[in-house]
Amino acid sequence: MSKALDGIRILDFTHVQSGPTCTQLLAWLGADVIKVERPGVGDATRKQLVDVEGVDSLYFTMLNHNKRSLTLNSKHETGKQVLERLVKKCDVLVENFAPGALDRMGFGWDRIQELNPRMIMASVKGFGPGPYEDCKVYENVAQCAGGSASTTGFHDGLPMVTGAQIGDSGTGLGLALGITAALLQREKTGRGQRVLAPMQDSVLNLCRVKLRDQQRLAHGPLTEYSQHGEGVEFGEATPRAGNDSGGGQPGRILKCIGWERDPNSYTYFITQAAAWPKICEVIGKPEWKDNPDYATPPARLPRLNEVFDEIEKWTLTKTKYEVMDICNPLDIPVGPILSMKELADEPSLRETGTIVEVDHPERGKYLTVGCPIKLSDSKVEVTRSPLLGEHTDEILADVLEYSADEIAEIRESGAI
Ligand code: CAO
Repeated sequence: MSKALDGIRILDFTHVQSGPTCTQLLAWLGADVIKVERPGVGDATRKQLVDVEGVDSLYFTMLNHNKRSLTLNSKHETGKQVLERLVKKCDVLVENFAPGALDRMGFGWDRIQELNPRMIMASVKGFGPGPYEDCKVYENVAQCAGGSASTTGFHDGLPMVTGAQIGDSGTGLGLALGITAALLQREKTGRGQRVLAPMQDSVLNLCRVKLRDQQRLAHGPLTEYSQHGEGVEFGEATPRAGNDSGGGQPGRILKCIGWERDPNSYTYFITQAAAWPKICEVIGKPEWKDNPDYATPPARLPRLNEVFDEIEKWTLTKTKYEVMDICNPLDIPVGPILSMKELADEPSLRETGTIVEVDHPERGKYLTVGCPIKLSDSKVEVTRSPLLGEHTDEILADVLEYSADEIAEIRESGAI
């Protein structure tokens, strides 16, 4: 079966998480991704968070599936010549170096265009143009600078970062979309273009509901936030809303059987307006259906703590799975708090390829995430990440068409 991005070759100059997320997605969609790494060193994550001594870390393997690895010193004279040839043979260059690093290497946008006017050059940076454009940025910096941390956590607690890597993996996803759009546009124009995905912008984009609330604040308190019912004044900025639902349907995390022993025995419970009569029946409060203090969403807003306390009395008599089994047929939206262990063991996620077991020659079998986007005509097969420089000779010969003697010379020079 063919793949969506068959025939597209990516020069993958990415490292750590944000850029590799993007190129891994492109590889899953069928692109030939050539990861360029420094000889003898490679992507720093190969040797970070090591769980098994001497083998590539899970951090690296889980971000670099379906790629080929070429070692190349891009600051070495011969290395630069090889890189020039690579630029001419590839469709897209993806990078997430610190600002200015590519220019210092001699491969800024002008040079890339000179070498290959069809080349799409895609970058992740911490910030877009502006006062912070020269900063180096990691995940949590982006979460803080993009508005996520100031709006996550409880209103009387510290700002919080989230476990979902919205700065890195979130930005990588967006960059992949930009690249595929640029590839489509190139079909019509014949020209490449620059694609930039700043991490701050990506995080802020994912936090748009909080920017919405910032503007709603000008017109009065945010009545669906718990703090309103608790009589706590709002300040000038969108506050942290704990586990309040982000939308117009109030929701909370509630305890289930076993919460004292199991940190994940909780359910998310949404009091969707349309389901209210059924919720009243299920929790044993049928009188709330017609009581004007509880019957409508606006009437319930100042009483949400009482409402959820009452619902929790019911969820405390059930496991999180029982809550799901009872509420789902009644169209009451609930969600069990699933641990990583439970997700790793979930058979349906294995069947859809969302969680995949991969075999690695050095580390053996391990679990990883598969492609979260499913295409009916472009099936994804997750293959293991490459060893450092595993495909150097193969790429020099097949893609760059160097002869065996030339490859030996390049090796001799110390560039690969
Ligand atoms: N051959 C020769 N040199 C190479 C090379 C190769 N194959 N690959 C990389 N290098 C060089 C770079 O040219 C750079 O050299 P100079 O500083 O002399 O220009 C150097 O290696 C280090 O690159 P870097 O500055 O990007 O790496 P860092 O570890 O210092 O910083 C990071 C890492 C992530 C903070 C920075 O790259 C960054 O801010 N990137 C953009 C934002 C981003 O993607 N952040 C997410 C990372 S995941 O949390």
